[in-house]
Amino acid sequence: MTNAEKFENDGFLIVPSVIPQDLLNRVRTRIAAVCAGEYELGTPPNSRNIPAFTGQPPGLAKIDNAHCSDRTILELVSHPAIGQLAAAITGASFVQVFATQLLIKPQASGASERSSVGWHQDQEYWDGALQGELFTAWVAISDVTAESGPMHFVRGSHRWGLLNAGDFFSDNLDALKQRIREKQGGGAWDEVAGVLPPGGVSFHHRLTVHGSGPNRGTGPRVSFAVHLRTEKSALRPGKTWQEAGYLTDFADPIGSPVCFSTTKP
Ligand SMILES: O=C(O)CCC(=O)C(=O)O
Repeated sequence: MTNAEKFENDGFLIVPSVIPQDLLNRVRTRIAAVCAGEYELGTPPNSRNIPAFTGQPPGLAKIDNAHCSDRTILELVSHPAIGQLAAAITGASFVQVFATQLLIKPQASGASERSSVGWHQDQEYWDGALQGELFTAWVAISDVTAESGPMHFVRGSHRWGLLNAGDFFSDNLDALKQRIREKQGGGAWDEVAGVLPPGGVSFHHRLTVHGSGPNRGTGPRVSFAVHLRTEKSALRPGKTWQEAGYLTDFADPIGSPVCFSTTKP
C-alpha cells in the first residue's frame, strides 16, 4: 500500500524518519527558551499553559503557536519534508500550517496529575471556524515509546463522521470511549499506538479519534501538533479570524506558513 492508501484506509499514517537531527537539536534549545519566556520574534505564544507557571498541579504543558515566537520552531513546523508527505497523502497542490501546539507530557508522578489527552476528533475544535480538508502532522521531538504516553489512533474512525463526543481536556479515557462508541453505534475499536523515534512524524485525519495516556517512560514526552490545511479548505462563510480562537489567519506568513506548493511564489 502507498502512504496515501494507508492514510485513506486507516485515517492516520506513521512515518519514522522525517526531521533531520541537527534541526531537532536546535529546536530542543529553542523550546527551552520559549518555555522560559524568550520570544525571539517578539510575539508570545497564544496560550502558554505550563503548569509550573500557572500554579496548576504538574501535568501536560500545552503552548499554542510557539512558531509565532521563534524562528527555529517556525522552521520545524513548516519543514518541506512535512509538506511533501502531507501533499503525497492528500494529493494536494498546496499545504499550509494554520495552528501548532507544543505538547510536553511529563513523567507520571502522582494520581492528581493531568497529563492524558482525552479521546477526541480534531474537527470538534475547528468546526465553528474552518471547513474542508484539514489534518494534523504530529512531530516527535523526544523518543515516543509505548511507555511514554504515545498517541493512540482508532483505525477507520475517520469514516464515523463528526461525533462531537470527545474531550481533549479530559483524563477519563474510558468514559470518553464509551460515550464515543454509543454515539457512533458500536463500530470496531481498533487502537494503534503512534510510537515514533525523535524526528518521526504521524499524520491524522480531522475526524480520526485519538488520545493518549500518562507518561510512564524515562523522560518527558515532547512533540508538536502541526495543524495543516490544503487548497480544499476555507474559513467558514460569515466567520472572522477574531472568532477563530488560536487558529492563525491564512494571510499571515508567520502564523500560517506554506509548507508545500506546486506553484512558485
Ligand atoms: O499529543 C497528544 O497526545 C494528542 C495530540 C492531539 O490531540 C493532536 O495532535 O491532535
